[in-house]
Amino acid sequence: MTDFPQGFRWGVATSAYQIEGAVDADGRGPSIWDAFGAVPGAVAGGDTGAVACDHYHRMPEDVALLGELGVDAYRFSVAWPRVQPTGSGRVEPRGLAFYSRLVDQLLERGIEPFLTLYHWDLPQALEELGGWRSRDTALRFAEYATVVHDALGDRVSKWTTFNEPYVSSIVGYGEGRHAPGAREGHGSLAAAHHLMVAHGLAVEAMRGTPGHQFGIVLNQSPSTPVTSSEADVAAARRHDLLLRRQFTEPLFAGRYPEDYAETFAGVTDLSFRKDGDLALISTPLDYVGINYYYRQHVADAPHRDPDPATRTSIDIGIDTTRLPDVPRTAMNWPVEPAGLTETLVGLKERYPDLPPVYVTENGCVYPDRPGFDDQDRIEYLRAHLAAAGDAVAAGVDLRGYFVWSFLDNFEWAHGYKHRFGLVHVDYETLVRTPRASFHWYRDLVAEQRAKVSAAR
Ligand code: GBH
Repeated sequence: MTDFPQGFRWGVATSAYQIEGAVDADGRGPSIWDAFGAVPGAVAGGDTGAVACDHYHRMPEDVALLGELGVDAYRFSVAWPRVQPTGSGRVEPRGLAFYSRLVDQLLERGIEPFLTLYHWDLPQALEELGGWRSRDTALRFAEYATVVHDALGDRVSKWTTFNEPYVSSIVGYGEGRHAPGAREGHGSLAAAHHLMVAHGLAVEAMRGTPGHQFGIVLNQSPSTPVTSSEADVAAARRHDLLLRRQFTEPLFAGRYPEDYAETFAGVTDLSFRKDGDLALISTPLDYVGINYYYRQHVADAPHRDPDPATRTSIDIGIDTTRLPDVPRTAMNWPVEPAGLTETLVGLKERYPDLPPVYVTENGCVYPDRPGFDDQDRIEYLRAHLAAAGDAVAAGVDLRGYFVWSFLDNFEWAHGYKHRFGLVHVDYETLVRTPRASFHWYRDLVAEQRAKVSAAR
């Protein structure tokens, strides 16, 4: 394997709603995922995050496992409804205290906290005021960010505003597959814009402490046309706009994508854009996190709704179901590690001012084998690490890699069916059992660390 640079952070990732459970504990308010989980048919098997891994009560045991794993860093998210049960105003000290204990226990073991402020769990009270469709939610987010930063900024230096604003906005308000389950055009594009405004406002509000670093995490993967026909190439470009460029152009180039107005003509009047937004959104960052799972294959297709006025934002005249003949994971995601190299190198080429990069999520699901001997997961991770190494060799400033996920957890609309963990969780007994991949990753991290110290 390629050598990773000195100071490279090896980590694992989770998110609050996917592992914590304890949705009524210590004054936590409801989130949009609690509400969405109560809608019949919204989540497979009727699963909810009510208990999940019960991490809220088992945190010390989980941090001890992280210690055994020997990672340098742990990426987790803070649940806004634990800190501000109604999304604004009153702060719940017991919610903040939980994250304060988590941070202390990580630091005791020499594990660096990478904190994400928002991994999809909006306080339900804010959704009732319009949620991310409303610009006001961005102001509320900046207030919440300040509260968390004031409480933990003495010990946490890596601050991520959002995890995958594409999913929060387009999957939540456009496709309706995630909370809050809306299927809108303008509303979902407004949500995407307001998430970026919220990002800029929050970074500006938190900035000022020496040594603190601020970033955002984006899902990124190549949008590859299924043929070289003009129509398929144009379809892949629309897909790339929807998933990536509507975020990366404002964030890293301070401009709106040139094909945005045309692609969404009649869907939105762009009234959510205000003077000064671009300057705010493009506030300089210290890092960007990339979540990579699989390459997207895109073909041209007719719009499902011929009328732009009633069309959702995901209805951009594409078909993403024509997959190549390559191995798939249990979620049917094609395994194409080269797509990770292409993503990292491509971003760097497109945005000369791109900040340093972390791979903040990468992982997969396969059916469990006897003895939790998940050789297929090990192979997936090994191949993707090699692909990340290729990007380093090509000059990408990659600073770290986080496996998704540390524990099996609530996989959103799929419920508990799909297991991403290095650690198996028995949802009846809540017993944690490290899989073979846990031991493999522990050895890899130890080996990499030994290499770096030997080279010094
Ligand atoms: C991440 O989302 C999440 O951050 C994490 O919480 C989750 O558990 C993990 O991945 C595993 O799913 O097929 O056109 O919708 C990744 C979500 C899934 C978003 C794939 C982009 C591809 C585009 N991504 N999706 S499309």
